[in-house]
Amino acid sequence: MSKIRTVQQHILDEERLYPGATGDFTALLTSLIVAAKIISREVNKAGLVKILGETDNVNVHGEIVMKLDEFAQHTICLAMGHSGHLCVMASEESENIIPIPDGSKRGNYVLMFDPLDGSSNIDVNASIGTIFSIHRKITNARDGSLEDCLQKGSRQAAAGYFIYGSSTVMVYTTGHGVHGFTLDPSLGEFLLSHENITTPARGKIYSINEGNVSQWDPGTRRYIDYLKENCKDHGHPYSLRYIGSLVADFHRNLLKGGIFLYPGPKGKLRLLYEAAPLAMVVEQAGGAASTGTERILDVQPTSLHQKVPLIIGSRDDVAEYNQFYVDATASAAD
Ligand code: P6P
Repeated sequence: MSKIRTVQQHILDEERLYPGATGDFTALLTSLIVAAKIISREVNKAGLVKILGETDNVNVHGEIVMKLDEFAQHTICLAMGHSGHLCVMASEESENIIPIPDGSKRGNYVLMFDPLDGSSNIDVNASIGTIFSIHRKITNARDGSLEDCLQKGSRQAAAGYFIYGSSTVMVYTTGHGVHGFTLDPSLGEFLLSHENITTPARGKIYSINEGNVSQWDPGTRRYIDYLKENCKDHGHPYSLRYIGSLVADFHRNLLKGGIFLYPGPKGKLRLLYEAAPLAMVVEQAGGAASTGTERILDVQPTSLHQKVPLIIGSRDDVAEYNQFYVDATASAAD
């Protein structure tokens, strides 16, 4: 029988890797886990309590905000704003940075998150998720600022996601490997289920919205055509798997191997709370994440909701895409 370890025990063990640790980071993650348990409970009964359906609100990106989106946003802000370990927050659902409530203790960490990614899938019961990125404060003021948010992904202290699917799974990294925990609703505990996740160097799955083919750059088009042929280098064509929910597509490819692509020119996915945290996870699992020309974790953010092209997954697949992209760009320049 494999060992039974809760995520709290795992986080405490990780804390021991840092002799000077104060416990703040452990408490921060613990608060986030409580918020995720509450969101998981609501997601799993959404169909029963008429929490489905759309509000009449529209977020900063002009997307209709689903009721569960609002609930997830509110839950995380409430749980984390009073945790005493943050100096500032940022969310896909908030145009500006989210200050820590007056009267609450400030901390030395920054939390950026997508409260419920893939929410357009809520009413068809497809898996959705919460993505989070944690940075250390770099400014000296008591309150965090936009500068504390606009840090390169390579500086993240931790990153991960919760996927609300057939079960609720938490996947996270603090830079010491990637670990997955499955929620046992009867205990209310996340139990270690995927220790030291490593993603295959090459997969047999590609994930892209083929409906956008007319917008693809030549490199992307050539690469996808290559994957569909009985590509000689791999002896088999790849299979297309695309749910349209980033966390679900990413999680499947992380475990099975494969490549997810939301290519340029601008991309749709946001750097700070989607691409960068998943890039930290995938690199810690032995994979890669790029814009086609640049490592995602090296991109210097310039705005809170900045979008980037995202090519992420198995190391050799991403490297192969990058080569197609660079070659096509070079030949277009000739
Ligand atoms: P498209 C969901 O709206 C999302 O932000 C991601 O979860 C998902 O990967 C992507 O958009 C899907 O976008 O244009 O293919 O519907």
